[in-house]
Amino acid sequence: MPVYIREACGAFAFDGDVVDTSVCGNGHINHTAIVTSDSGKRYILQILNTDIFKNPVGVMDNILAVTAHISQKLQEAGEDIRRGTLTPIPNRQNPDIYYFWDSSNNFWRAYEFIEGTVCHLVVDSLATFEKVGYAFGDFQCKLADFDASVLCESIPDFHHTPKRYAHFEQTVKEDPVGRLETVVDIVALLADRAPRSEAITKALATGELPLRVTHNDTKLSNILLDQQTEDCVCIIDLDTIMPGSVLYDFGDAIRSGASTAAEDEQDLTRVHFREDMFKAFAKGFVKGMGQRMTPAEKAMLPMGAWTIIYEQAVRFLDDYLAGDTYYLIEYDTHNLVRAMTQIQLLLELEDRMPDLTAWVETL
Ligand code: ADP
Ligand code: GN1
Ligand code: MG
Repeated sequence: MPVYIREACGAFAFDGDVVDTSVCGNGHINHTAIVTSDSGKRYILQILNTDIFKNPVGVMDNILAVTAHISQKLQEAGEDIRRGTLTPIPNRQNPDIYYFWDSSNNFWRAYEFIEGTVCHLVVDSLATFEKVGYAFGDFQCKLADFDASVLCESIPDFHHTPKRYAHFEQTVKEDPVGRLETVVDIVALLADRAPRSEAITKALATGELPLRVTHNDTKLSNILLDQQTEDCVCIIDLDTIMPGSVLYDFGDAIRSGASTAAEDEQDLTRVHFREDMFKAFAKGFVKGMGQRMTPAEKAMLPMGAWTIIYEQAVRFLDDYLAGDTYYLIEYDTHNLVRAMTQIQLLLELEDRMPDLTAWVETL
């Protein structure tokens, strides 16, 4: 965390002065700290990655609009708005804005810290994962009447899998840091599957699948669970809320939560696709979305999982070949390790696709 954190601590309308800061790190994109004020209140203070989010003010406008909408729904249901959604903190000097540029041009924002919660990288309990499914399905419902035209596209073509693949192909062609030689087999494996990865974008283009306001980054560590009950408290990491397909949200949650191991497990014998977890999540998700889910969306749920796992393998391998310019890494082959876990999941899911495709129709 840069030294400018001191500057940032003074820039937000926290309740009191900051007396402690500690790094909180499991995201791959932003730099996150937990700060404590002398009133005892804690906050999340983050540097938004402006190499990735080119319009950070637009991202904050999206978040303010979405959290206001969700707050309204929570209020109508008599629920706690300070726990059920993120609460952005205004700038101390200018309370109309919810960010701060430091003197080194870092873009900061802050939220109230939601106490008494945990987030997991791996989850073992079917019951918990079904609840997570319900929460993400319900999130879709809450946003179903949100006016998408007010949103900026925070990362254009974020889940346009064919475009992700085209970018990857270009990196393979250029091989900028000379890493291609060691990964030719997996490049070929991904190339073989590229035509299949066009299913969702094609169905969106024909109108077979509806465009909705989706979260787009529904990995397990982006939902806070109650420490005691494991009930879902709050969906976080709202930077990528944009128009998209519900299959993206379903797929990313399956990618991260229906695995026996963390995304960066080095021992591939420990990485397996969990069909029981897929089913638990799908049950919750379909229930959470209720009547809003269309038959085409339901039929394509397994394809959503397949596509996002495939896309993530492409994205991690692309970044490995590009020299690790996008995701935060802890060691040289971190992105390669991540790509391999995704490929392992993909292959195991492929074996189960016919059965799962038949099974979702029973929901
Ligand atoms: P990134 O985009 O880098 O993934 P996130 O916004 O997901 O950043 O935040 C990173 C981590 O910080 C989360 O996984 C979670 O552990 C913690 N976190 C974020 N916001 C809150 C919050 N409001 N309350 C408690 N913990 C939070
Ligand atoms: C990033 O921000 P974080 O760590 O929750 C990425 C997701 C990937 C994920 C893989 C803006 O999510 O798209 O699926 O890493 N976010 C962005 O772990 O690219
Ligand atoms: Mg995150």
